[in-house]
Amino acid sequence: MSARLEEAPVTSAEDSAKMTDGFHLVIDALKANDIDTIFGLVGIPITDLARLAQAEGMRFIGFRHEQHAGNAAAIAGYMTQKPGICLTVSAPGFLNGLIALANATTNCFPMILISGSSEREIIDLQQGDYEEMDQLSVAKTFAKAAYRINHAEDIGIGVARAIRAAVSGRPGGVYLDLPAKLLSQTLDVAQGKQSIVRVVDAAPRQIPAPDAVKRALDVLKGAKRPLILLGKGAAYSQADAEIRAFVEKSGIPYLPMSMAKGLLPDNHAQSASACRSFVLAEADVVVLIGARLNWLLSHGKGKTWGAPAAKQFVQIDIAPTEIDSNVAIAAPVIGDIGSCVSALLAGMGAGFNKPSAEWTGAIAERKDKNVAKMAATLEKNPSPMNYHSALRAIRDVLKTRPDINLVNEGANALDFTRSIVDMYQPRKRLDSGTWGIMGIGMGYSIGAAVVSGLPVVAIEGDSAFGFSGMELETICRYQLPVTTVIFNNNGVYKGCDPNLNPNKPDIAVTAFVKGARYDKMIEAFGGVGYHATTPAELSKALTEAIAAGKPALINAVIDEDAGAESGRLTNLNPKRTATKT
Ligand code: ADP
Ligand code: TPW
Repeated sequence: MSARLEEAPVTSAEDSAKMTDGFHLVIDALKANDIDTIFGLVGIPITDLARLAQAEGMRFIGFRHEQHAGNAAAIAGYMTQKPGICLTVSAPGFLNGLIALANATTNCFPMILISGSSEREIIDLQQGDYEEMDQLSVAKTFAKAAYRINHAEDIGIGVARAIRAAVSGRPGGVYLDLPAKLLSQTLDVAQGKQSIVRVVDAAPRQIPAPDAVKRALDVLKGAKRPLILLGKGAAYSQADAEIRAFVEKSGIPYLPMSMAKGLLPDNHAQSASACRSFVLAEADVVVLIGARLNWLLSHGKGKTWGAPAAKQFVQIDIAPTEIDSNVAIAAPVIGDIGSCVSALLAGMGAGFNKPSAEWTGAIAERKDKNVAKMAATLEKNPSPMNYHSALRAIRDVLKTRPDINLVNEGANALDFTRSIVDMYQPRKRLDSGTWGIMGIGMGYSIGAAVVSGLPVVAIEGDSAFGFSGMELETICRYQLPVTTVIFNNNGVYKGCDPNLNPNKPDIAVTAFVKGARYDKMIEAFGGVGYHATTPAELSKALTEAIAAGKPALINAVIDEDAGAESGRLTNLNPKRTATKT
């Protein structure tokens, strides 16, 4: 090589072949950690990053709104224990994705929101850049961790840090800020290669202390009416065999929280789901496995939990600060669920006394009674359909396909589906979760279909569907096997509320266009639409759609007077006390 060439600027053809840049290093860092899919929406400054991801063999699933890309990433993280990646543009794109990041953190799902950002110098002096925002500061409030990478040589370590933060300990959402300038920074190829970090043991096992295990077993041995409560942390942990062994060896009745349904099949003899209120009130020792005593469990106190003096909790969780968050915990067991449950199993030994026949008998009796009552309700065939008759049809079809992912949101559509449609496999029920959020429907459906390769059925209230409806185009574009069933009752909760203003200038606050044909929406993108007004039509449409494995939407017309305001949460609505001020 001539001296002249050696001194040439880095932009010469030969030398640039030895250089890499921020774009390549981000993709290299993700790929080095077995991340193969990005959910996102392109624009300045990350369009080329998405292009490169595709060129380098990753999957880029492009959405119509970042919230849904973020939700897809979050649910992918929940299902696989690998952080789901969402890629967005700066300020508005970032903010659209942020709700999904916050929701992921709230639900303990591992995801990384990667957003491009504008010029730091301009942002910090608030000089008005294109899509200007101090994204890192904003993200900190909503994320488990938030980082910015400023130099190309730090991309490897920055991505590694984000991955570890997302999946270790209590999983959550991590924000990673990539300034536009970083992406075009160059680095010597060899140096770049060296800077990539493959994370070793990203979510290390955490073995519980032996004295904590002994304490828990002592509490359990003293129980007369024990109960196990399985939460979505238990489902996430993928300790399916250990959990099943613990439940079965102990003989203790159990209740699954919504997303833990199917961790053990819902028709398991020890499931106490059909008499939930009875067991929560009557149990004297409750073993919480990956479930928080938040609003979904009435904070562990009050009428739901019966006489407080008689109640003791054993709590298995990876997050020590979760313990005593709402009520005193008699025996905390801190560690990962697989290790904790294995330690309990080992400590139980051969002579563990199963619960008394008095307790299990009382449960069985109530279960039988409630199941029979529910069966009678489900068999009715009112016209128009109601939640029960429609869900009977859906339940019977889904029973034949336990591998199907079930996405579910709405108020009544959520509550009734949870109690009527049994799950038989772990991590198949994906729903509104800890926040009771609307808008996860199509994002979760796309994420679940992409990472599992298996069909998805999304059961959606008509209001709930509206939050993510435009993603039907995404579903059709990628030809995903997603069947969306809309429980169409013309409004939020119900469709028949009156406007209380005697002059009725507008339609009621909860009401939508009557008789909307959501099935026509999917036809606009080449999907198959069905209009079902009877359980038989619904059953036929669902069977056909699942068998086809193509995008489909079933507009299931139900009685607009069916259901209740806020579903099972009516009690959380503040009451108007004054009639007039
Ligand atoms: P649910 O809504 O089903 O009741 P939550 O989301 O409230 O469940 O609770 C999940 C809990 O599981 C969280 O407190 C979280 O820290 C815990 N968790 C998540 N993953 C693990 C794990 N691998 N090992 C132990 N605990 C875990
Ligand atoms: C992001 C408040 C809770 S449930 C619901 C809303 C708007 C919709 C209920 O009607 P739907 O279901 O879906 O038709 P059904 O079966 O009862 O008729 N914004 C967000 N999250 C929530 N939870 C709301 C609003 C809400």
